[in-house]
Amino acid sequence: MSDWNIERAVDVLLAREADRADGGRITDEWPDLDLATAYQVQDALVGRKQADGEQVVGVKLGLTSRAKQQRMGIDSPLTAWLTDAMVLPADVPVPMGELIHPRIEPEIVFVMGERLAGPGVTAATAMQAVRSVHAGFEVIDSRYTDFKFRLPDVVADNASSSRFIVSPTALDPRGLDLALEACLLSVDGEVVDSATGAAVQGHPAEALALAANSLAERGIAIEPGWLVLTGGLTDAVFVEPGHQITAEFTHLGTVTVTGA
Ligand code: OOG
Ligand code: MG
Repeated sequence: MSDWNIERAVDVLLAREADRADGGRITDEWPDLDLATAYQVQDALVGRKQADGEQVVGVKLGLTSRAKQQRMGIDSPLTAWLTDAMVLPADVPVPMGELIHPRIEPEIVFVMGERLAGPGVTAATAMQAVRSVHAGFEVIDSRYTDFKFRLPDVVADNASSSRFIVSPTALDPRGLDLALEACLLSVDGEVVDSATGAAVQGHPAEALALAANSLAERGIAIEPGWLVLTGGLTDAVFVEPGHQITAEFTHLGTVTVTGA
């Protein structure tokens, strides 16, 4: 019999975040933690943040690109919550002192104009609900040592969510081919990786449809005004103090952050 339950998992994950202390996988001690229960942990964890005054501002997808799936050793995409406390304004350094071992990844971000509820959402219908598309970065900071986790662990940990940056440059996605939108990722001026929007599920709108359809299984719709992070286009890079990390997109513009 495992002495783990949803509340204990939430307590452990929130304490690790607050104490900036990573730790072992929950599934090592709670092997029966299944995906449905892991999402209940994720929802309860965000519920605790909401009780502390945080507001949900959208959702993210994780593990939508082959680069991310190969690095993390998990080939199923997942969803997680974004809150206002995770927003890092463009030009503000990544607050290394508040984080455990932050990594950063370039992402294509949608701002929703209309409600989008699955099941049966296609890339075309998903795109109709989008108000604007933006360049972004996600800062991930797993509460597990060395980012080592199984799928239920990372789902419970709100998919390593920590901070995110959305470029204020808003474009109408209907004028763009987002599968061909290219991104160059640089550290201190040197290109370290590159991808196009096709990296995430063939097209970022496919990733958006996937989010709507997966959330629908839990009775959740994507609401107007919400942000949707469609998933890291490339593998993530570690943020180091003083380093400058830049994602340069063909049309969406350039986002730059430094580690403080
Ligand atoms: C899990 C979160 C993955 C993405 O964009 O693929 C993610 C992790 O890599 O720690 O946010
Ligand atoms: Mg991400």
